[in-house]
Amino acid sequence: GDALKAKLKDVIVREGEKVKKIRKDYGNVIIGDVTIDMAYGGMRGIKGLVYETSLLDSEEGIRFRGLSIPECQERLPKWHDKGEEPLPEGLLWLLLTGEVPTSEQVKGITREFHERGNVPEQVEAIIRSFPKDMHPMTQFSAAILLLQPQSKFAAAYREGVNKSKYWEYAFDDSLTLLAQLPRVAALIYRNVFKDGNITASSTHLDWSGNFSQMLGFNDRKFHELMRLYLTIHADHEGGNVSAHATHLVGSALSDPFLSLSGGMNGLAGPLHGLANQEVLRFLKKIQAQLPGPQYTKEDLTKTLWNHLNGGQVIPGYGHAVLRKTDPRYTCQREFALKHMPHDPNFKLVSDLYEVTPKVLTEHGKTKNPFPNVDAHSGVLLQHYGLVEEDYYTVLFGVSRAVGVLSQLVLSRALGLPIERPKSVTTEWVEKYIASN
Ligand code: FAM
Repeated sequence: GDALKAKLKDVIVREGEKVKKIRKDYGNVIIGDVTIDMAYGGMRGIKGLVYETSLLDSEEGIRFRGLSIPECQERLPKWHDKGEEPLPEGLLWLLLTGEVPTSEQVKGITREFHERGNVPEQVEAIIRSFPKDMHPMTQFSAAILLLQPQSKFAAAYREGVNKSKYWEYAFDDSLTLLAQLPRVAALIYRNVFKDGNITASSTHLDWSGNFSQMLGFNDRKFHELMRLYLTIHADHEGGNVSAHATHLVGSALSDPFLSLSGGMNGLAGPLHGLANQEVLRFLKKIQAQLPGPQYTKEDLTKTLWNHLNGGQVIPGYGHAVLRKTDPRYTCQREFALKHMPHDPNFKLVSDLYEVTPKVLTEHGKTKNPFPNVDAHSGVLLQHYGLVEEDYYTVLFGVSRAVGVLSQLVLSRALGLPIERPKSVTTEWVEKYIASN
């Protein structure tokens, strides 16, 4: 982490100067209007937040510090330089510094995660005591709070640290938290779905490979899938619920543990991260309704309309910002075409890709009839034997921590203040309308 911290220090000085100048010279420039419908409608389209690590374009999808997913797959270091998918450790370097790291720099982060990866015994014991029927996301969010007593940020604040150093403690806590999340997450999986035994962390594997092995999956192809999975779910600009919640809680100078736990509670929502679990449940539901594997597109269309007419959303489709197919869907489709072209679940996902946009367009409500990241992730995990869909959002959460904690460090470094937008009442709105 020393090399990353040193690089980060340079970046922070440079970006800090730039932001200070922008705020001084252009602070009053207007970048958008706010309508009454935005105030009632979930602030869609309000540019009221600065978030450096990634930017989402409604047509082309996410860019991580300017790099598209294919560019990340091409330029971020891979496992021993001969793997197929990018290492999330490299994405962490990119999101924090804006620069593509070398293999050596990525290896340094992997080593740091190993050194910090042990979970306090007492925390493991409490996780093992959680009721088996407590949802894995509830356990995951609670487990993050159980790790909170380790926070160097909280301790430093208590000692009266100078605000110019906040980012260093947020950085330290974030490395510790990211290092410990795979073991905490794997322990939840092993405890709820298997026999509770968990393999020791292996220093010859990377963050994703080690996480996979602790889950109980040693298939090297699954390790590659997890590298892709943990990279593409890491960040999706700042306004999505998990990123925004983490950012908001952290703006009160709550430490990274408290902030991430808040973000995970948002991720656990069915309209957000829980959708990846809901997609699998949906696929199983329509498979049961279809007249067998030889179903026709018409059969599929009928089951979709039944679902919609039941007043439920089709999980895995639509998006608050995207208006085209999510590139996070496309890269998963490419992985499936390469590694599991004949998987029956993949066939159903592909057939849905042909049929669902038409149905949603005809249905006429959603602004984006195309698939998002969740429409594809579950069938890849199923193929390699990770079949427990109630666990899927925990995987999403481990990945999302990379993005939201990177921004949390940068927010502290830029001295971003406590977030406090103004709310109004309908009575205020009525008076405003009457006087304008
Ligand atoms: N199926 C049926 N109806 C849908 C729909 C879908 N997939 N997506 C949107 N709609 C409806 C939506 O419920 C709303 O109806 P009402 O006016 O009756 O409330 C209408 O279309 C307009 O919604 P929108 O403006 O197009 O979308 P929003 O910005 O309000 O919401 C989503 C965006 C993602 C919450 C919404 O598309 C949705 O519920 N999708 C299904 C759940 C899902 O896949 N979520 C995961 C999103 C993913 F990006 C993530 O966060 N992991």
